[in-house]
Amino acid sequence: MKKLLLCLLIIFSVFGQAQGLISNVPNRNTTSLNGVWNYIVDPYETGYYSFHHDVYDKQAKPNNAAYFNNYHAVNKQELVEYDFDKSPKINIPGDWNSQVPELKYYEGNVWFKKSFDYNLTAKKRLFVYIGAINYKADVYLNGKKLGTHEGGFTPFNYEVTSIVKPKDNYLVIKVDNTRHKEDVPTINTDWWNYGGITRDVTLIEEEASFVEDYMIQLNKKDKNKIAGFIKINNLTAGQNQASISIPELKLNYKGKVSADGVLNFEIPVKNVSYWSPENPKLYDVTIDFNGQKLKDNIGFRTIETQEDKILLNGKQIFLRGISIHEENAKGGRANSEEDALRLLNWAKELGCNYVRLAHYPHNENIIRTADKMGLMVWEEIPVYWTVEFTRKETYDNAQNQLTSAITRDKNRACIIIWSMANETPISDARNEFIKNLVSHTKSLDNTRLISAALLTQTDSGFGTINDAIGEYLDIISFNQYLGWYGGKLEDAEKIFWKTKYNKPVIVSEFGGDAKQGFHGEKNERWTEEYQEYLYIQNLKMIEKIPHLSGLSPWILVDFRSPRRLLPGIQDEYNRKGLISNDGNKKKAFYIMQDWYAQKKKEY
Ligand code: GCB
Repeated sequence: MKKLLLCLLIIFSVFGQAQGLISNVPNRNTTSLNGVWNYIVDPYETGYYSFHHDVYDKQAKPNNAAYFNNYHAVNKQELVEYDFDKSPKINIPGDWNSQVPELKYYEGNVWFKKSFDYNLTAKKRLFVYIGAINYKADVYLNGKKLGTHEGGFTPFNYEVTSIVKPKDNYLVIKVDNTRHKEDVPTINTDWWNYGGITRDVTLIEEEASFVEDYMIQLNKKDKNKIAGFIKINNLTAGQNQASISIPELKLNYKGKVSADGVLNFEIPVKNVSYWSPENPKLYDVTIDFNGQKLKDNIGFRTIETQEDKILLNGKQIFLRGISIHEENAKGGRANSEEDALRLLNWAKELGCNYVRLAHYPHNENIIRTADKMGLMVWEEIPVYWTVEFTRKETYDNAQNQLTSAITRDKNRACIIIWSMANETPISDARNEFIKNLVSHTKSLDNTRLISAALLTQTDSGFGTINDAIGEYLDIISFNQYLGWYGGKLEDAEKIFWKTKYNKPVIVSEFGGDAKQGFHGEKNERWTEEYQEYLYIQNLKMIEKIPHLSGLSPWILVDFRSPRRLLPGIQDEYNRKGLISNDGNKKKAFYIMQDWYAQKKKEY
């Protein structure tokens, strides 16, 4: 038992989920800690280890040399070799690579500090909520360690009720974006390893017991019922009444939270205006717990497959999609609502009803914006290329990232697909890894579809989709790069695809690079004409793929990648965007736009 507890403690402290993740942060009583922070670049981790490499935060007494103590010399003799307040400043949220020219390629440790005052009313509780930090974060408030979190794209929170003071609090975070083989993602990716506090930092004030999380969605099998749960943090005896109201649906539900802090419910509903791209209807929902009201805007829809079809609210749909990285066109991590609108408006202009948010969970602003705009979403975790499939801790890390993404986003109608992985090499260990992720996803959310972007082969005129993991997926998705990494564009019409699965198929990627403004013959690589021709030919082939139910070409906008070095053309950008990083559309954009306009008429 002791051993088990110890194990659990280790897992929790490594992955920072010791405290339940609070959802629906935008609608809570919050104070933003965004803005200007001080930072210290610390490549040798001098603020973390003593000269003999003892970890300062494991020492019994505060050590003034430890940066998380934010110490200032009290007299002129004292030796103190750092000073946050004299150190440079940076905007949070924001990655360091795009804000500080000298840190463009930096991978390592940086410390951040924000000072603040906070008057916490008696009996209330306070939490620090961090939208995402890439990759590993050690978080301290007023010199006390709150925890360590791994995973660059998911939120986490810590309670600070007993630590916060009315004046001069200092929140110090050590961020390390060093890549490791055993991490998720692993050492090799095709995107920039933006380091830093890349999403909002927020203080959340709550009552002694409060609604930590809830799920309010249509019942998968019966669209005349709303089903889900409400989870109370620190349920106290005698306070167990919770209610849900949706005035527009005349829904008023009251229930009792059971001793484990959870209320499960199923409520009949009538006359629901179902969420869809044509009708992105979101209802005002209020959850009331002991007089505390938490509001949300929730859409209701069903998503299911029937043999090889995807049905939204019982009607067959075709996913007119595009893949998107979380990068703003200025070259840096996107986060704001403004960034989201820019990207999603382009997707709309292309004729999309769907976006694949690759290759990790994006920020909450883009998800909520997609929900309002009526764009269906594929959300993905960074199990990308090769992760260490045989390693238990790597699996736990991936599963933890998935749990956080689902916890944050499960009430957004726009999300229709959870994706487990991208282009992972087939092996028994990988199959087991993905299978476990699939069953974990189902245990948390059985209302959505599950997929993964697979690899395929094309041989002598045939493309085959026979990856055994397909058996566990609702949708068979695959990436293929005819005319870019292999195969001839002229042969496109002669290639036929076959699959053993009678399930919907999505082409989750295809494409090729073009430098916007570079023109030439259609057989000259890197020209807009080549990319245009590649789209024309690929679409002829894709059209004939059996069970085709959608696509998300690679990619909406050119994005930074340290793997793409061709001078004068790539210059550290993956140029497969239909739009350049400075916002200009390439010729292929219009090919895709026409194709989608046509597809829209067919469905
Ligand atoms: C892929 C990957 C994507 C890359 C893309 C490319 O298959 O899934 O992350 O950026 O190809 O451009 O090679």
